[in-house]
Amino acid sequence: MPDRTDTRRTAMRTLLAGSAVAAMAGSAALGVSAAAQADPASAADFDPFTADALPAGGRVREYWVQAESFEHNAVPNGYDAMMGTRFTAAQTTFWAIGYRAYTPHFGAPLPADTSPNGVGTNSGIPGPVLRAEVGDTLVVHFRNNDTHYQWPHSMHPHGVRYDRDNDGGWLAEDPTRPGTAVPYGATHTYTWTALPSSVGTWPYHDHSVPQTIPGPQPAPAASGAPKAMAMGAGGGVMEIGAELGLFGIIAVTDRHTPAVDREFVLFFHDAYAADIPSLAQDTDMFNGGAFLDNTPTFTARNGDRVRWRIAALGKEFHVFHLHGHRWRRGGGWVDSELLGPSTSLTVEYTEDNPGDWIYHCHVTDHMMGGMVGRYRVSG
Ligand SMILES: [Cu+2]
Repeated sequence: MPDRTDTRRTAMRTLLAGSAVAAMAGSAALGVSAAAQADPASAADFDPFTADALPAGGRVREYWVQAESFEHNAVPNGYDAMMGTRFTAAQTTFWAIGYRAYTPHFGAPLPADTSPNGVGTNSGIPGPVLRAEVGDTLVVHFRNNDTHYQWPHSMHPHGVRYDRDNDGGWLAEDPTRPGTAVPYGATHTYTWTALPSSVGTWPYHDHSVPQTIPGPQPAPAASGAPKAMAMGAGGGVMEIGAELGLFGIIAVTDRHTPAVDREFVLFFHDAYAADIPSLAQDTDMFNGGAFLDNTPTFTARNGDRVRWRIAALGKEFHVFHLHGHRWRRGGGWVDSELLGPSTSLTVEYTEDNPGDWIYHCHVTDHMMGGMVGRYRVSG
């Protein structure tokens, strides 16, 4: 009987080789650990040059996703319960943009489903969880309904496989490539595939033309004063759409992905007063909210198998820390993990510590800017 590490390597190798029968035999012999999935390179005989191809027999997963603009208050209760600071709604409200998933042909918004295989809150920030199994093809029909800014937008995925015309990333040198600047009112369909290398948690986000939100008008300047640069002509804020809320998570699973009782989606993101003039201060958010009871309150029961799918975007580095818990990573255990722009985490453990806990970014500036939330475990 091979030891656990050897069987894990065998399962990974046969999976990468695309041998369904061998992979099933491997998976039957063990429960593949989350750490192995998150860090396949930890296997000593992992071959980075093994070809990664789309396995046969996958399904087409069709999504209808719309970008929508809406007024959004990041601190609806007006209170930072950690520091005791109070805010007015005007200080913490801005015109946000979010992705929302719809029934086919943009019939009606999908209802919230925060179960382990659900679409999430579908409230706009973050966008819907786009799910695929290895072998599946994601067909994402994107419609731009940004009624407020009326800017072009896009969807750029991480983790999945795509060609250049399904990349969604705008470049000034090639501004007409399909899907990189979908105009207000227009629709574009992206096709992405889930390969064995796609297993895990990934972000997707707007990656379209840089833009600037006009601030208060400056005092009249003497003629000859420099003018603001035109949009898309060397000016603007990169990924301003994502700063305003256009992002979400792609979750790719395979037959080795353990079933869980709870799955939490958590996005680390920041909005800057310099970019968004209506904000009174820089705001560090989880899923569009800042400070306790404005950020998500997640709940679990003692004994639950729990998975967090976590990602970050923007220009800050963060540390995910969960009080009262530890989880496996790379052969050891951690209770804090580093995230940077576009990196992600899949955190898994069996719940064994009932109580009222907090999770937060351990960068103290970000805690003070709002990155703290509650996690309640019942006995
Ligand atoms: Cu942080």
